[in-house]
Amino acid sequence: MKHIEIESKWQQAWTKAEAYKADNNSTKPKYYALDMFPYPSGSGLHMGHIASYTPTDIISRYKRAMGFNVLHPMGYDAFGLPAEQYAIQTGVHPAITTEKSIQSFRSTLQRYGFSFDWSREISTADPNYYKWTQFIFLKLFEKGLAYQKEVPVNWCPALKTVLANDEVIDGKSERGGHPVIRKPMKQWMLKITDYAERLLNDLDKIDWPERTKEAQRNWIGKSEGAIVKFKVKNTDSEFEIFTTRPDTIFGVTFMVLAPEHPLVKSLTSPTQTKDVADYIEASAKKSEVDRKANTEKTGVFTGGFAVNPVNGKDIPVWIADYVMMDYGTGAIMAVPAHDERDFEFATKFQLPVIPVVDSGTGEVPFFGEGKAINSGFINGLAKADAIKQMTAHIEEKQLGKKQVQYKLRDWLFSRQRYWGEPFPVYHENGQIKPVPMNELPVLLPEVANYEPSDKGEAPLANNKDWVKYGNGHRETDTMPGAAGSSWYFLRYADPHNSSAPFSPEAIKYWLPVDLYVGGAEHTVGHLLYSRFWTKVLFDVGLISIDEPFKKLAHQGMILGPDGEKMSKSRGNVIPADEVAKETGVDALRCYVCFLGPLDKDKPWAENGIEGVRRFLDRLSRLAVNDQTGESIANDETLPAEVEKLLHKTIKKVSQDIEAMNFNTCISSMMIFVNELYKHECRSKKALLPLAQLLQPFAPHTAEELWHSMGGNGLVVTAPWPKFDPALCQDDTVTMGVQVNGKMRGTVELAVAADEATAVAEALKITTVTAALNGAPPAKVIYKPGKILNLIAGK
Ligand code: ANZ
Repeated sequence: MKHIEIESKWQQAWTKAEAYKADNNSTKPKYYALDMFPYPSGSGLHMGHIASYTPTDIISRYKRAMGFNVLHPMGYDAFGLPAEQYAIQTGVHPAITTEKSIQSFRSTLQRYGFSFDWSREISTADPNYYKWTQFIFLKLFEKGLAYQKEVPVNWCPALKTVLANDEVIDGKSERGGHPVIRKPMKQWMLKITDYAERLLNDLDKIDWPERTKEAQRNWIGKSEGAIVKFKVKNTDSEFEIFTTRPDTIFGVTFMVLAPEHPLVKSLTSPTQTKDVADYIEASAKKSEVDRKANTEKTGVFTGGFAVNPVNGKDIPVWIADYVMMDYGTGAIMAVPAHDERDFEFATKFQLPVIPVVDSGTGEVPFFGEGKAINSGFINGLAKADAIKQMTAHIEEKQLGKKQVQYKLRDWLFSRQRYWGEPFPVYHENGQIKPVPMNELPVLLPEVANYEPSDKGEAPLANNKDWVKYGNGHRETDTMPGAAGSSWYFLRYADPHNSSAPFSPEAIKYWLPVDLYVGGAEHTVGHLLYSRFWTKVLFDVGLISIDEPFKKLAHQGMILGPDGEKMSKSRGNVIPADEVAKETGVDALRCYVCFLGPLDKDKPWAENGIEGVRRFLDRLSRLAVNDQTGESIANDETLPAEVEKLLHKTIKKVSQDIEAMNFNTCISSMMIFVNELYKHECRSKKALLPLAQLLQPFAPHTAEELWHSMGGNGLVVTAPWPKFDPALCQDDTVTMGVQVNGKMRGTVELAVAADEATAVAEALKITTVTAALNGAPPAKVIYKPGKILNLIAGK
């Protein structure tokens, strides 16, 4: 039978048997395997999706066979820009475009035979879903974790819209090349910064790739240091700086304020007013990324001076855009002798450099560690002590205080777009009020135009009737894409609940997610936001866990045959759908595993999939005559060698699935099939368990085989085969030979070899006899299969 036919035949049988249905009322242990849900784009499923969904599918199938109640769901991250842009161009409502894409995604995913529980499918753009996204937003709002604030955004006057950082290139809009300015606009913010410390500490509780955890740590960016107050010369006013190096305060030769700093105006002397104003205007055009880039330093002198609190010296105050207004206090004390950026600045503007850390060689600038010099009462102290002493001094004299600072910023949570969740709030008498819970969901209104209103407000403002709410008006911004994806993993536990986002029991049973697989590009976006929302929901008592994803894995990319990222412009895209039609879904699934380790990028080899297809066919021909379709498997007793290899293969495939080494699972099965051919063995005693091992990888082929041999029920619901440990023992072992504890060679020994045999074998090695100076060992330490250590005589 052609693979396409067996695919649809078994898919129907599995659906009918509800083979993948997760049970909320089970006494079995649970296992929750989750894929990052896709954005249902018009271009359909691609190789990246297959590479990501296959591993979790294998694990889900294996866990089911191991007796777990498995939750393996799928859904759609359905709000987003492409559908909205299509709507702007064509007038087609994004809901229609999105629904069409969802249907196409669903049918493709079903055709791949993934073992999803389709009864739990969700879409973030479904009002039954976003009702609860709005509900969770109101929880954040009640807790004071959602607020509105004027923040600088990338505003494009020509496009009348706010742009994300990556939509701005060299100060111009990516689309159309129009000038973009930084402009303060009122935006919704979520106070993720309140959770910085917990988000940092709890990384230690979870089994994630180390590089992902490290990226989150860096993103959160905890710095310990001090706030120090500097007086403005000849005035009563003062300003604060944040430093991680209070020990270098004697080396301060200038101060720098961010151009947006509120004190700039009053500090600026009349002669400097024009230069300062010009500079502020120029830097307002720069993006944050440009300001942080390591380009030539710019700045201007304000004409004002501050007073160093430890030695009373006058210090000129400058403004420069390498100092950010939103970090620390937006002002710094500059120590050019020991800070790279300050040194570049001092060099450019010919400002003095005073070394206060001894480099030992007189090297300036010096960024290493050394004892304090030119620093009064802390002279001679090493860095850690110097910081401690200086901080104590600052606190004692009330010049400032110890301070912990995070790089993490609050989450900019509003978009002036159409295709997103409306905020369930309204404005009345200058106050923001929540829409009552019983009015949720606040449905997205119909609008005549998906672009911003004439006044540059969000598109929802185009529907005047909708905007009017009592004596006030509704919020017209919408939530960002990451709103719906920050809690969807909770909804799968109880997807049809209409009175709550989920029941506490369902969460208690299913969560946390045991295995989450998705792209590494979500390291600090989605994965951090999800952790944040989970903690908030834990704090308000809605859920019983405070970390959502116990174990995380990132799939590598499948590259084009040329070893480059697949892209249309390079012409190296391997169309997953065509390959699946041609060689079968099972071959594609196995091939994706066979390419290499899950987390590595690996190139597609043109003819490689043929090899896997041949393996599946060769395996099938052991049980079925491919001309007649008749079963040719028998019930013969297995030859001893085949039996041993069968048990070893079961053990190895089980271990390798657990370790997510799927490529070696396939090769073990290939080796076993070769062994069967060698012995011309067609016994069901080997072929039935082999079909069970194959099931997670090539479920259709496995089901067909199983059925042809009269296997009991469906192979996809059959329990995992067991191995006999005794039969997995190797007959021989390779052992290292040590002389006086030092490795000198290896010997191949029978597992049960006695000491005399072991020593005799060892003495055949010249490096061993040489190390013993040709004499017999004075003493032998031998543990069969573990250690062989020969001790030389004195
Ligand atoms: C004096 C000093 C001397 C500094 C020295 C460093 C080295 P992290 O580790 O990133 O927290 N800084 C403080 N606020 C800033 C802002 N808003 N924009 C730009 N730079 C800012 O770095 C903290 C250091 O970055 C602070 O310590 C300050 O420079 C600078 F040898 O103060 B330091």
